[in-house]
Amino acid sequence: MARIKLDISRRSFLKGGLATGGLALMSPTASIDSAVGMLSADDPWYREGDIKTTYNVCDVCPWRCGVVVHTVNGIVRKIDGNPADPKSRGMLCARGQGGVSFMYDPDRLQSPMIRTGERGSGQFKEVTWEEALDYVAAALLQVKDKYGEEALAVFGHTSGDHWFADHFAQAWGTPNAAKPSSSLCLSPRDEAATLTYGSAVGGHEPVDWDSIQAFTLIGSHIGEDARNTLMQDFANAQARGAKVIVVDPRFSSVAAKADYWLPIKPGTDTALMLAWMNVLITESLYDAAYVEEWTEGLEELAAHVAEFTPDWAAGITDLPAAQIRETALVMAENMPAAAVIPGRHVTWYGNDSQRMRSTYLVNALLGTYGREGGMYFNKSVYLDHYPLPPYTVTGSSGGCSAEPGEESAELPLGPTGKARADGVRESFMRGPTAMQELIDPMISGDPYPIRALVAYGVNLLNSIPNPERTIEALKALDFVVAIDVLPQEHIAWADVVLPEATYLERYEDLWTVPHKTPYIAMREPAADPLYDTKPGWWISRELGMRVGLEDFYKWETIEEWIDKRLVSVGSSLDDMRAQGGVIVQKGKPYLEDFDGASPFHTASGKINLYSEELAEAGHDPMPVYEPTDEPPTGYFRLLYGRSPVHTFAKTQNTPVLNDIDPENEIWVNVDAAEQLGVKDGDYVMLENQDGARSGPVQVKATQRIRSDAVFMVHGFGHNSPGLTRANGKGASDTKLQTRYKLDPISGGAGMRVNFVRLDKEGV
Ligand code: MGD
Ligand code: MGD
Ligand code: SF4
Repeated sequence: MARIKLDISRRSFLKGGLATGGLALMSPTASIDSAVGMLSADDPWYREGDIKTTYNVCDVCPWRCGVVVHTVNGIVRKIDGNPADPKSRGMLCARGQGGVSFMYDPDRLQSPMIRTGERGSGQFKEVTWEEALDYVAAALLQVKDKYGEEALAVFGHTSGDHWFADHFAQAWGTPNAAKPSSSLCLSPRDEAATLTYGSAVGGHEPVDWDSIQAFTLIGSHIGEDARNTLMQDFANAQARGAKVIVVDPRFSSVAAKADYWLPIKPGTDTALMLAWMNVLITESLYDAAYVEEWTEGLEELAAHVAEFTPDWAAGITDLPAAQIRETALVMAENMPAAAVIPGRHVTWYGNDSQRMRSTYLVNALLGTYGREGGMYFNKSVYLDHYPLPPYTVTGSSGGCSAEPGEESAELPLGPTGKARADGVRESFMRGPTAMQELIDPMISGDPYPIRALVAYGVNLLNSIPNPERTIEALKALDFVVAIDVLPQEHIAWADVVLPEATYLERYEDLWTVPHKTPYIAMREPAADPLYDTKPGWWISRELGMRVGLEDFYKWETIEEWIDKRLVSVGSSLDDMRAQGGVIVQKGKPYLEDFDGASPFHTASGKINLYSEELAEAGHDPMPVYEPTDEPPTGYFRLLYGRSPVHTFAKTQNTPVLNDIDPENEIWVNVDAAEQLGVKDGDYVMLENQDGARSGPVQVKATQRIRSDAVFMVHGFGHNSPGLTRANGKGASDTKLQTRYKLDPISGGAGMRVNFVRLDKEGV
């Protein structure tokens, strides 16, 4: 019987790393030791043999920079940014560099496993792929026979998720496929954009960084949010003299570089933006010609915002009225090369689609969309899909990144005519399935039972709020299969674990990125898969073949799939390699590229300042400020964000990244800390409004945060013994998020509605 905790200590792992030589003949573990040892020493690996260069797309975060990978004697040694790639432009962030360490993490899942102990015990036996896949197929077919196709939920994230949450789920016939990157991240942003100007923001936010003159960041904490391209763009724009306005309750890294820092009271951003609209309209500062030609509803908007003066907003936001007006003027002076940047993680307070709509309305008044220096139009890539029979279920599970393939806005219905089980579709018209809303039907069977779960590359107990409820669901399900690379917490709750090869060890479908210059990027393996791991496309196909979906898997190899798609652009895998791993196409970024036709895909072809669609569905047609609950006495609002060297909850165990940032801190205003008798560097426990408690976490007492909120980096506080470096370090924000507030328009889960108190007891 194997336990998921692997018997390789960090000590022996590093010690083994000093041994070199004979690499090609070594066992996988020995090669890992050697590779990491070499990375930490000054050994000239590049003189050891011929360097093999392969093209890949970084998978350490969903931004997906194009990379060039260098391999010597079968060992991956170095990753560089691909200079031909429009996202990386030859550079990488620290996490991207950490990819080698992620691959050679000795804590990785190594072999298919079937559960032997109780769910949650982490007791498994290692089995062959044949055994594991036969077992999964039989269990899924049993659930289908008993309850129907829709009784299977498929959750997916990371770059191979489309093989499961899109392709497998739609071929199988379940509408209950979901991605955390949608309802726990950006669904309000895209829903609001579609309602306002007719298309989603898209994976690559279309900000015309090359010539922008003034920009506002609402929360978006560039620098801690360490997306490579964004950091380059920000630095270049600032060096050019662009004005920077940062709205954040916390003096974030980017606030430190801003011309204006607006330390707003959390949850009041809509009031600020209504006041900006008031200033732009009442002082006639908006782009009148643009608004006349490209928008509808100015009269209604002017009447709506007339009472929302800077003085009114000052009382709500805690910001000086003069500063509110002054920042509106800065944007107006620079329009149309000015924009409020759409953030990315926008599921905050449960009214997030309306907040996002208010940012788009400010932009519309500034004449931003389709103008140089504002927001350009992302163009989709021209590339054929692989020819497949029609799916029985259509629709999207949503995505945070530029996913391969396109998403459908059709209402997804199961073959038995059953709608999605998340209830969100009934509350509005579009929007991908809300992952957090599929947990209840797993427990209650209402509106109908969900009995099985395929979890591909999704961190069930670290990404979905209220993990206790998720555990209840995992206990209640008939069958759970987890496809992952690491022994994350949810792995212990699976019946079958299928270990995937990492992105450096596998081919992937082509990456098609809507962009100013749309482009296609490729992924090919830089080394053979370690241990007994397999690529996701292979796992999806093997499962599909076993459950009667042969028609959807008529291809034998992924190379065949890729080559077939590339025919439509006159290329091939070999040709793409020869071209440097990227094919760049021509975009249509500005209004003048449309020859007078409207680029806005709304019914009227204009930007909806007033939304008929929302009014008809019973929602406010124009954004209204809604107060969010105040922290109870003695509690702080819990805010969270990113560390520049970690991604979500998946890299805390990665050796080189763990070395740099091993645990998170809780930021507390220094005066509030003093009142509580807590000092910088003390350890405290956190307890939320429902009694959920964190592990010990170190206090960062600082002037850099308001006194009504505390802040921590997401992703720490692991409690899986298999994650030998991350286990027990820091605190988990997810555990303290026992509540969320549903955005009625998009189904997004606002998670900043939890409050914590600091407790010195029990540390
Ligand atoms: P947010 O949650 O909007 O995330 O990154 P962002 O989109 O930047 O930003 C957190 C900031 O919002 C914090 O500075 C916080 O103080 C502030 N904030 C909290 N409440 C409020 C409020 O009420 N009003 C205002 N104005 N500000 C508030 C997320 C993004 O990061 C995403 S979605 C992904 S997919 C990537 N993930 C990622 C990662 O995991 N690691 C690193 N290093 N970078 C990443 N980049 C991306
Ligand atoms: P990760 O922690 O990155 O987050 O949600 P997730 O994508 O679930 O988990 C990725 C999972 O994929 C891990 O289990 C990892 O081990 C596994 N994995 C990594 N590489 C591979 C691979 O190549 N193949 C396979 N099969 N598995 C792999 C992110 C989501 O979380 C997002 S997008 C946002 S913006 C939200 N952020 C957020 C937050 O800031 N705070 C809280 N509390 N919750 C959040 N939830 C959301
Ligand atoms: Fe990789 Fe960093 Fe790019 Fe994310 S931003 S894809 S981690 S290099």
